[in-house]
Amino acid sequence: MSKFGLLVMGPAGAGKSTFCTALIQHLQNNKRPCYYVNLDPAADEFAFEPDIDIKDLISLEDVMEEMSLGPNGGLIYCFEFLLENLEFLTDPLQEVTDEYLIVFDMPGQIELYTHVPILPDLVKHLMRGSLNINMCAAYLLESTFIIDRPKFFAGTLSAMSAMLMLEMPHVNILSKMDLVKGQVAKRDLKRFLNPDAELVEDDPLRKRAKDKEPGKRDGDPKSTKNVMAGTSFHKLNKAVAQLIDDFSMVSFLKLDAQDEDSVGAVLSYIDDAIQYHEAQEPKEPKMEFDDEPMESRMDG
Ligand SMILES: Nc1nc2c(ncn2[C@@H]2O[C@H](COP(=O)(O)OP(=O)(O)OP(=O)(O)O)[C@@H](O)[C@H]2O)c(=O)[nH]1
Ligand SMILES: [Mg+2]
Repeated sequence: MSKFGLLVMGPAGAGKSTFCTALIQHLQNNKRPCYYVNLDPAADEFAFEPDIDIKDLISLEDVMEEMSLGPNGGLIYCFEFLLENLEFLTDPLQEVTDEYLIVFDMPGQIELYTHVPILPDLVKHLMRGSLNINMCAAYLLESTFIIDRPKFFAGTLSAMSAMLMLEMPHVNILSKMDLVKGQVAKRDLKRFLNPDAELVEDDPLRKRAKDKEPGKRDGDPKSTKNVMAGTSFHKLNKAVAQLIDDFSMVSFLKLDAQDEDSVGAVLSYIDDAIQYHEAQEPKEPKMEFDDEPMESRMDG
């Protein structure tokens, strides 16, 4: 029997927990069971009560106080502790059946997704071994980043870094699309959905700055003024964008968590990636979820 899971990742405030909530609601509306796992040791408010909450094992607040660590160091400590006590996660997950989508809500500390090898270890345990979960990663990036093109490519680089590090089925998502509605032309948006390195060169903010002072070159990259204005980093930004373009790995789906059709469209990509429906098809007729051994919080 397979199990199916989704790891919801991305920088702080990208809309991960809001997406998890919208997804659980959507699954509930479509009579699909869901198992919600909170792995953010600092999160304390949930629209749906998690089935597993890392805070029952360890809380960031306690770690910071007892170990005299800051929020980032504390978070790493919490995950190292989780890896040493994996049965906290794996024992209850053993019981979850293949109709369920197991949704893992992750914290927003970016180092988790870029260079600390904790998540690859965790994912290995979930995907291999006795649990054998078919997992997909969803990396969220806030769509407002597209207003600041260097920032968009920096975010895209972190998404690519997570893809390379985790080596698992992966979708990238531009969240909060409602916030940029009407501000970006459809044709321009396409260039962000499949990131095009030329976006750095065509940046209207950069053009506007140049128009203010025609004929002026970028100047000394070491001058405080240029560092503060960001112009010092133009060549670096271009190189990063080109690197992403050359790898040709990252593309984005659009998400507006308030729009159920949008949530459903993203879910259909995830279902394809984990081959959820293939596992369900032979099983007819469907059992009543009320008879399931595992209680989902979706009944209220
Ligand atoms: N307009 C709009 N706001 C959103 C959307 N999704 C999330 N937000 C808002 O963005 C803020 C952060 O959302 P969260 O879901 O808590 O983000 P997160 O990634 O879980 O944040 P951390 O767990 O702290 O890293 C909240 O104020 C949300 O209401 C969206 O689709 N549209
Ligand atoms: Mg969150």
